[in-house]
Amino acid sequence: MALSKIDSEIEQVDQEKYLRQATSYYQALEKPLKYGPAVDSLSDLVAALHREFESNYVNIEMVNHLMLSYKSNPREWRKYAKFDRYTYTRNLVDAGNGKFNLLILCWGEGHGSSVHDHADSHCFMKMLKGDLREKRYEYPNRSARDNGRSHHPDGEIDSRELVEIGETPIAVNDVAYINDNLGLHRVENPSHSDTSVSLHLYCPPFDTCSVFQDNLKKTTAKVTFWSKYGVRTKQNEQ
Ligand code: CSS
Ligand code: FE2
Repeated sequence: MALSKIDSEIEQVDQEKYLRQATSYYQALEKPLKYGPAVDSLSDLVAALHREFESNYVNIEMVNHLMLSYKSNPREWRKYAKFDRYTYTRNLVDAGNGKFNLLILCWGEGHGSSVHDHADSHCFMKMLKGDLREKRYEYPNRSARDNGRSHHPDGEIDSRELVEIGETPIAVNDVAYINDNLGLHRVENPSHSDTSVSLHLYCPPFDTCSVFQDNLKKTTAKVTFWSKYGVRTKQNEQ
């Protein structure tokens, strides 16, 4: 029997909720899967991702495998790598048929993000050049039931400050993974002499996320593109 539109929407929401809970403990793969498809170039990666996202159910281990299998080649991504003097930039590489966004982020010396969430999306981050440092924090005021990791016995997080839960260096070709169930993060280029470049996959795509201050004040931030497909965006197309 065919599902009505509303049923299939409910099913989709349930699946997404299930997926987020199932990934509460997900650790990014450290090595590509032995029998996974090979990825030999950035265009191979984009093509393989399109195939992977043809169905409505994302296999995050396969996405992780593909991101990990691509070995950074600056000749392939240089045209997307556009820097700003003052902040890190977000450069769109592929809009994934509406299912995912693939971006190249360019971090000048010492540039960093605010503490942010990922709007209920999956976030994969692969290093292409230099290093980044990721600091993770508990997602404020999420109950243990939702994220399965609060250390408070009643499940409520009563702290009025961000609670740091880890710090990880990310080196060239490594892949890190986060979603809101795993927490918030702040990402920064720890170097004051070298730039960093990273490749990010967000699924589903989002255009706003929440940013958090130390006192847990939460605001909505619009995420913008510094360039799209290698072309600098105008103010009204970001
Ligand atoms: N989520 C941040 C970068 S760190 S994953 C962004 O998209 O701007
Ligand atoms: Fe992020």
